[in-house]
Amino acid sequence: MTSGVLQISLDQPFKDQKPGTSGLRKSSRQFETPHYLESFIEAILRTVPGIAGGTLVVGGDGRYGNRRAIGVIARMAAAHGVARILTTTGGILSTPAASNLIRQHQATAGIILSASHNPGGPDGDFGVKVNGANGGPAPESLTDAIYACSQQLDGYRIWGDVSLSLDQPGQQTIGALQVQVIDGVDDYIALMQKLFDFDQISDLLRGDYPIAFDAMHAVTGPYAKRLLEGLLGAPAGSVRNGIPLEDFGGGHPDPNLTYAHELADLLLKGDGYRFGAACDGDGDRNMILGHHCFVNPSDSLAVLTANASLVPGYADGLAGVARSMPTSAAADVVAQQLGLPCFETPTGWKFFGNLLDAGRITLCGEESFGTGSNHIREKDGLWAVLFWLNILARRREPMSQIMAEHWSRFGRHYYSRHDYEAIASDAAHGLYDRVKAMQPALVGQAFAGRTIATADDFAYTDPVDGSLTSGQGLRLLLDDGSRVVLRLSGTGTQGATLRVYLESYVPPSGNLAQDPQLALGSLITAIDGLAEIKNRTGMDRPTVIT
Ligand code: G16
Repeated sequence: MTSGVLQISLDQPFKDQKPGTSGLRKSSRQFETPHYLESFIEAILRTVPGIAGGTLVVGGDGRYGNRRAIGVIARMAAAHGVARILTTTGGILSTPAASNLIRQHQATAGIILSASHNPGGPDGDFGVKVNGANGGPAPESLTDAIYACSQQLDGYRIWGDVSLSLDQPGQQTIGALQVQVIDGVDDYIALMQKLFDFDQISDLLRGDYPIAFDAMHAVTGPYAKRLLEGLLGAPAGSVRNGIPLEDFGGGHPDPNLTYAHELADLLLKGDGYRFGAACDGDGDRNMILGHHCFVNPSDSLAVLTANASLVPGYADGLAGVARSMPTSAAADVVAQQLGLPCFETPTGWKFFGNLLDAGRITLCGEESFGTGSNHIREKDGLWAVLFWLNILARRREPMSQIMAEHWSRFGRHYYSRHDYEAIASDAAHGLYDRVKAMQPALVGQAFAGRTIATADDFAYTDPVDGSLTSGQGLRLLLDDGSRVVLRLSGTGTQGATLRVYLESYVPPSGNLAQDPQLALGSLITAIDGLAEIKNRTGMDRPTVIT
């Protein structure tokens, strides 16, 4: 054994280290349990191929626990023969920037420290995500193997106590391990400059075009300040809550109409701003707003697809587009009209990975405020902001007009997601299992004035590697193309979260200007009756309506 390496024994393995939709996500307190973080890292280092002698990219969204975890990972990497760790000043690294670094530096893998949009701080959540050499979330085969390893651990290896300085760029060593601290923003900005027309966006923002970007005291602050206020010339103060804080200032860094309501009020009720946007804890999600206009994430993917030829990085055409199953079919209609292949995948960015790697899609997105492209292998919040700004700079029309024109060309998918958060796990699973059991008998039955044409649990066969993923959400597909989907969230940490996805299509000739909650009213009532949502959750209304 190399000198300096300690072998720590565990009485028994932790039994609750099963990664969810995006990595292991637990309370910060749980991660502070002695040996908890270390044993999951041990499972990663034992399982990821090519670790010994390889390069690891490590960083996180700056939440409480970030710096400690980077120190632990470096010491454990030294004990496992990793050749190089690439990390960033302050350990601040957004998920999309991490994906880019992995690809740029041909790293073996990345370990990203984030619980994404979940609150942070000692009483909040922490998380560990593993990304592969393509820069994307580890496929299920790898996360399953890491989990299996974690369930059999009897100990771990770690280098004795050494302190790592993350305060400025530079090089340090732990045994034979090189730890390189770099600026986490530079490479990401260079990538954005290749994709977007900075002169055109700058021309827009230096004119009378006030914007508000809310970094929610999370990771995108330093990126947004340099991009929007620095390079693109938006006035100082355009970036709000731009300093990353360990507890996100006590906020919930989830960019939706509930948790980013201050920004939403500025845009939807006030008259001071033309464009607004927010990103989540680790910078991969985005919310886009115009003056008195909220862009539903499903619509956002459709508009980006329809307008991609206006943006330099995509002007040569798109290979195809993909969306997750619960995302509305707005992008499908655009793809069909443009003659592009379109794919429907399960929830989770990792399912886009094979399609992107195989060159079968260029753009992809999810209803959960995630949009991205083949430039990296994660969704990318600031990329979506720049894509929109590039479109706005070219078209010079108000956002509401762009949306109205889009719907009058492609029709409108009225869409909403209702979230019932932190409900008792038994109640959530009871409700879900009951509907699943009812499904076979539902076909042909009346529902919200329509007929149920298909009732199933979504399963997906990956068109690239043929792997099958089942149990991805209960669908009720109606005879007029409307649908309702039920899913249990894979990212919450308190009880269970039930998500109800509602969608109804109106062609260009129909009423395109309704309030979505009204347009979907009969579906909302019908699913509550069928699934007994209010009764079984004990909640009168959803926690979050998008
Ligand atoms: C993660 C995944 C997303 C996925 C989302 C689903 O988001 O990265 O691809 O859409 O989970 O969340 P849920 O299971 O709660 O519906 P993030 O931003 O948390 O990494």
